[in-house]
Amino acid sequence: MHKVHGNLLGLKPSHKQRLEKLYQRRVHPDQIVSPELARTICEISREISRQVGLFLDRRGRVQDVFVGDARQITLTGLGRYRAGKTRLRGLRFVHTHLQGEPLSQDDLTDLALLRFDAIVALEATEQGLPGKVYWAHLKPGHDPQDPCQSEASSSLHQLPQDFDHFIDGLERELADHWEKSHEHGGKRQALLVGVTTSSLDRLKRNLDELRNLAESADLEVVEVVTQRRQQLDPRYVVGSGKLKDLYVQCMQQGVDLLIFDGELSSSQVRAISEFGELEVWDRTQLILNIFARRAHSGAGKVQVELAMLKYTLPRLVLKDNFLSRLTGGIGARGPGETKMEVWQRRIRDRINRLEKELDELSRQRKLRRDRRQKNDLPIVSIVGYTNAGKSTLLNRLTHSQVLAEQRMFATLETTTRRLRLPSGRFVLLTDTVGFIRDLPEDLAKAFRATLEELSGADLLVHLLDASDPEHGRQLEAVEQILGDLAIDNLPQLVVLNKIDRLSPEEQDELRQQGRFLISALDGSGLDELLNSIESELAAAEENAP
Ligand SMILES: Nc1nc2c(ncn2[C@@H]2O[C@H](COP(=O)(O)OP(=O)(O)OP(=O)(O)O)[C@@H](O)[C@H]2O)c(=O)[nH]1
Ligand SMILES: [Mg+2]
Repeated sequence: MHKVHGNLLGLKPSHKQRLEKLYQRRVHPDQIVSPELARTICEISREISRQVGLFLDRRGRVQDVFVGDARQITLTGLGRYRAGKTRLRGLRFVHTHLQGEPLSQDDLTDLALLRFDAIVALEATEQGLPGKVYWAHLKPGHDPQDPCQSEASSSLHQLPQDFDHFIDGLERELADHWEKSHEHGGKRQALLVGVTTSSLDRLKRNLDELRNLAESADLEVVEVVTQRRQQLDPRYVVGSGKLKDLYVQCMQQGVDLLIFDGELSSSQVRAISEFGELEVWDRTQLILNIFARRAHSGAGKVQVELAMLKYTLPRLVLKDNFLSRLTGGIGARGPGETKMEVWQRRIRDRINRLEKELDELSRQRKLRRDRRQKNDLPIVSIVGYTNAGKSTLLNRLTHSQVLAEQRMFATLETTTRRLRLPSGRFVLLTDTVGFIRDLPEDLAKAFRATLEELSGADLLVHLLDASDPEHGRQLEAVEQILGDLAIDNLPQLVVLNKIDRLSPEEQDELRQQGRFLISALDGSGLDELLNSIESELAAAEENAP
């Protein structure tokens, strides 16, 4: 026998029996609810003074029976009914209201959040008969304030008689609408969320960066939502009311990816994604995703996979489909075939193997470095925040063709080229992976093989994007990472790039602050830069023991 959901304490056995028997009922698919079934649930509901509710599927079969209290019903067990990305859930929720009250805001939110075909409230009159009827369905549109169409009628007989056709049509319309909002060059769409307990201004700037990151991951950002709270919600980060709104917004626009700024705990990711059916990433996950897309060979690939696995391991409590999404294609089998422990052991094994591989790579690099040092060419490394223009500068100075583009983390591997200084002396110029603030430690560690290269440098050219209003903060972030790598003692030349984007006044102001200004794009300031590199190197050599 199917179980009645809800708190059955205090109900007479006869009532329980009648509730259980509801599982055997059916209505004709073209009716939202049959008069007979409506009468039965109103009668029981009135006798026990509690709300009674049913899930009916498209074929008119009762799938679940719920009993609530006098004012509401808690819906559980929805995980069984997965809604497709662009479909309704194929269930309608019919329940009684004891006061003849219209659908509540909660009812409407459930409708949108859970993507029911429809939600129906039947007044159970004093006599235990069906009275007024309120019902609502989703409507295609973009207005998050008003996702539902509500109707009221004075009796059951006024309900539509061709409900199955109606739902078919509605579903097609919604799917059309969702598809239209997806016609953006086939890019996956995402909604970004930022929450702060302090400055909204700072948050907005962080979200600008998050948007850049999302775009670098080839996502289309449909909306950026911010919230300021006294305290972060330990479970959902945002409040549950806000989360409902976010879900409704995503549902309406056919978006299935929610990206939070900052780092979420594994339990937060789980709670938020299980709140409805969205995929949830945090900033780290997004960065990992960019890395994974961009790493094409050798060390880069190993590093990225290592970082992904390390990030995944503590999150392995997540549900199976999430798990397979994270680890799919990394030498793992399909979901459901293996137990959690097996997964964890496999991943640990793989991590060990990758770490060995990285050790080997880093040994080879060291050999190469040593050889170079025998060549006795000084090494000048370009470092800096991602997208500062490092690769563009290397290309310009050495007539190379390293990939440089308007996206974050275009470079994931080191490139070294010979560069002739004005005096005729040769140095090796290196381009490296860009830095970013708040890079999680495991991610940073994974790139140690690449970054180790830096410790052999004789001079660091620290490049900043002067046209980015955040370049001050970026400078600090880079300094911090250099400190973490214990190479902040190396001679350093701080250089502001992209000055072609600044007005002459802005340039003057920076010059007065003693900044070194260049444009890797139009070449201005590069002769001076080469001279400075030369004199810095000479000074460093003089100071060397
Ligand atoms: N206007 C202007 N744009 C520049 C300049 N230098 C670089 N860019 C642009 O900035 C973007 C990023 O340049 P990259 O050279 O890829 O930057 P990067 O520091 O190597 O970035 P990552 O490898 O992603 O860390 C590209 O679109 C460049 O064309 C400059 O001096 N002026
Ligand atoms: Mg680059």
